[in-house]
Parts: sequence; C-alpha cells; structure tokens
Amino acid sequence: MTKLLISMGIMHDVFQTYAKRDGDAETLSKRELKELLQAELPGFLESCASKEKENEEKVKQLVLGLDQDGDEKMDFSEFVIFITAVILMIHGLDPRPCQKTK
Ligand SMILES: [Ca+2]
Ligand SMILES: [Ca+2]
Repeated sequence: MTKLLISMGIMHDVFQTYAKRDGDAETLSKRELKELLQAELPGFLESCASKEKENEEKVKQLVLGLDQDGDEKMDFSEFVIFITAVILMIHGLDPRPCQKTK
C-alpha cells in the first residue's frame, strides 16, 4: 500500500472514530467536530476553558461555511474539503477558489 493510500485510509478512520460517537457514523455533529479538532488538530481551537464560547462559535462557523447540504453537520465529503483547506494553509497556499480576472 502506498503512503497516499494509507493517509487517505487514516483520514477516513479519524472521521469515523469521532462521527460514530452519537450513533450516526455518517456525519460529525458540532460537538463531535469540536472533539476531533481538540484531539487531532491541537492549536486549531483555544485550549483554555475561558475561550470555550469562542471555540463554540468557531466550530459553528466552520460547519456553516462547509455545510453543502444544509444539515448543520459535517459529512465525509465536507470534512475532506476542510482537511484540504487546512493542508493548503499549512503549505502557505490560499485555500479559496481562484478569482477569475477579466
Ligand atoms: Ca455523528
Ligand atoms: Ca452537511
């Protein structure tokens, strides 16, 4: 198995580990997404308890921004888009779609 295939499998495993916590393994609720971010992407959310409200809002905005089907949850395809954006930011690339110039 190649490193890329292994990486994709791990990404799906991580998604399912958190997504199944509420019994619906197909989507991440805001709570599950927050737990995933805190454990798997340390530093993405504030770690101190006093920032809990800011973290809730950050997760809410993140879900709303990526929620293509409007169910207020993050399915695997929406999660992949999020991870792609994080990868692009880590590599110093702008994750927003290219602006067409006339
Ligand atoms: Ca779930
Ligand atoms: Ca959704």
